[in-house]
Amino acid sequence: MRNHPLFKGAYVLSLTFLLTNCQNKKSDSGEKDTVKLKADTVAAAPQPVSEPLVTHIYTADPSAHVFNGKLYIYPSHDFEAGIPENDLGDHFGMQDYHILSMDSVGGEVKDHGVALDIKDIAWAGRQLWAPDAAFANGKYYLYFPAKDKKDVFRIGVAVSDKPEGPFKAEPEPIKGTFSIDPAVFTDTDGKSYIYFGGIWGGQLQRWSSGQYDEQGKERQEEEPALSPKIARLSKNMLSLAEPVKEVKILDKEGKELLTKDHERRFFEASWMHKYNGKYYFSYSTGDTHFIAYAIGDNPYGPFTYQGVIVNPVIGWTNHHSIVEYKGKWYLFYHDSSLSGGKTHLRSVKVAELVYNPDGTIQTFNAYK
Ligand code: FUB
Repeated sequence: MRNHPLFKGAYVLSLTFLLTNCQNKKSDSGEKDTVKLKADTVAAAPQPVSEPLVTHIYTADPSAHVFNGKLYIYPSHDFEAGIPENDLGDHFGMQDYHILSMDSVGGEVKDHGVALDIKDIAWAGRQLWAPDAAFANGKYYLYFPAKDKKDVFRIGVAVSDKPEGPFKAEPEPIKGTFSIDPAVFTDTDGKSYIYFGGIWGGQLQRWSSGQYDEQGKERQEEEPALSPKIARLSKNMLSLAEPVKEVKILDKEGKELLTKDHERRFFEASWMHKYNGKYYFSYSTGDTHFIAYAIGDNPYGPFTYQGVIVNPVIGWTNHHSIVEYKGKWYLFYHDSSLSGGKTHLRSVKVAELVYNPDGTIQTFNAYK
């Protein structure tokens, strides 16, 4: 990993960082420092404000939706694939999806079992990453990224009569899609849009010329950062209704965020929700570990950067969704506290999302 998950602010460092730091200090500075750092580690261990929704499996990347009056969560299903960690995310070797549901936040959470397995996706080679779901035409659609047999990330779709599946995958990925982290938003006029993209292991940089190029790089530091993508979905929800467009994220002066602006620029994990007639595009800043948001006047943007929704969590990744349920707004997120900080073994959690009267969102800290 290029950067360790270093927490910002008073709630200090993740368990992983602290333990690693202990070991490093031992060889750098000798036994005395090591003992002191071990004591600091105990004192600084962050206390989560929320518990995992389930503990019998690891879950991550939660996409929450309300279907038939119930909350459904569409997460990745993390497991120990035994693959060493690297910047391409090979250690995230997920092979199936489980869907969770609940009637109330804080109530019983049901795991509906395997909803889709990689062996039943004809085109997929490996790595079922962050999914999302949508309802239309009396059916439920599960959108998911996977590497194809040539190791190129594509986005697929699978269909079910029930929100919890089982889902049947279409024989091919959605034509025109690439990279990872699909998020499908259905507007109040019934039109649905798919947002997607993620850099580094998500391969978005390999598409910067418009074609797949294995050597494709992020843009230069002073150039506009790579943008997430958007396209309207066809009425059948199985294909794109238009060419893929760029989602522009601007600063308050109307200038595009630059590649060097790691604390604000897009990395992965798109989400869209609508609040008081405004469109909130939120995303992970990746190597700086924030969930940030930007507001626009329509689903395509441009969106103006506003601030941070979720501060860094234990584990390398930060990924979320936002949903309204029974008159309250909720933030679904994940962290690696249950696994003791293992990057690829995460747990989905929920907390209330708080808006300020002007429509901005209060920053959430996952630790006391
Ligand atoms: O779960 C694998 C990847 O980690 C997701 O696709 C990213 O958003 C990050 O959470």
